[in-house]
Amino acid sequence: MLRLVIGNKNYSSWSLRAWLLMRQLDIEFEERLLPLGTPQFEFEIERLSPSRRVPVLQDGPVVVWDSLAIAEYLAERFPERAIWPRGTGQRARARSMCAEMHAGFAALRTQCPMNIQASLAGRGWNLEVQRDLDRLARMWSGALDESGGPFLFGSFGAVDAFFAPVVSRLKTYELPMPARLADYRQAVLNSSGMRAWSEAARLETAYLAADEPYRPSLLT
Ligand SMILES: N[C@@H](CCC(=O)N[C@@H](CS)C(=O)NCC(=O)O)C(=O)O
Repeated sequence: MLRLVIGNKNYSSWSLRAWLLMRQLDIEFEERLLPLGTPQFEFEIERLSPSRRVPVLQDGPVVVWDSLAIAEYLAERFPERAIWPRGTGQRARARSMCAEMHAGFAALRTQCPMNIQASLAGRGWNLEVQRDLDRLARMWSGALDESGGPFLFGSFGAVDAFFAPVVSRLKTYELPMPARLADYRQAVLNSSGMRAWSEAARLETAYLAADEPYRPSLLT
C-alpha cells in the first residue's frame, strides 16, 4: 500500500497537492500526518524524507519526495488514471503550468500563506500579488476556454491539484479574480477530496507562527 506523509492540513499547501491528486484519482493510500514545527516532525522526518520536507510518498522501497516528482511517479505507476491530459500538446501545457506553480508565484505564496481555517479578507494583497493573480487568471482562462471545464483540462488532474492551494487562498483572503473563473474555483472547492481535506483542516488546533503573519498568537 502506498503511504503519503503530509504536514498539517490547515497549512501544508505542498502536502495538499499530492494528497488531493491521489484522493481525486482514487489511488488508495495510507496517510501519515507529521505536525509541522514540532519535535516529532524533526525526529521522524529525518528517516522518512531525504529533503526533510513533506509531502513524501513511500511505495515499498521507493521513496519520492517533492510534490512534482510525486505527480510524475503516480502518472507512471498508474498509467490508466488521467493524471496528465492524454494529448502530447496538452500534456506539455499542463506540465508547464505545474512547473510554473511549483517554481513561481512567490508573492502570492509569501504574502498569502495557505490557511484554510482563517478568514483574512483584505490581508496580503499588494501589486506583486496582483501580478501573480493576473497571470493565474490568464492561464486558467486559456485552459478552460479550450477544455470547456469544469477542470482545467476537462477532468480533474495534476494541474488542478497543483492550483488547489491557490483556490483555497482566493477564498481565505477574498482575493480579486475575474468572475468568469468562479465556476472553476467552485469546482475545485466542491470536489470531494478538497471538502474532506478542508473539513479535517478546520478541526486542527495547531498554530504555526511562520504561517500566521496576520493572526498573532495570543500566547506570545
Ligand atoms: N518543493 C517541495 C516543497 C515542500 C515543502 O516546502 N514542504 C513544507 C511543508 S508545506 C515542509 O516540509 N516544511 C518543513 C520544514 O521546512 O521544516 C514540494 O514540492 O514538495
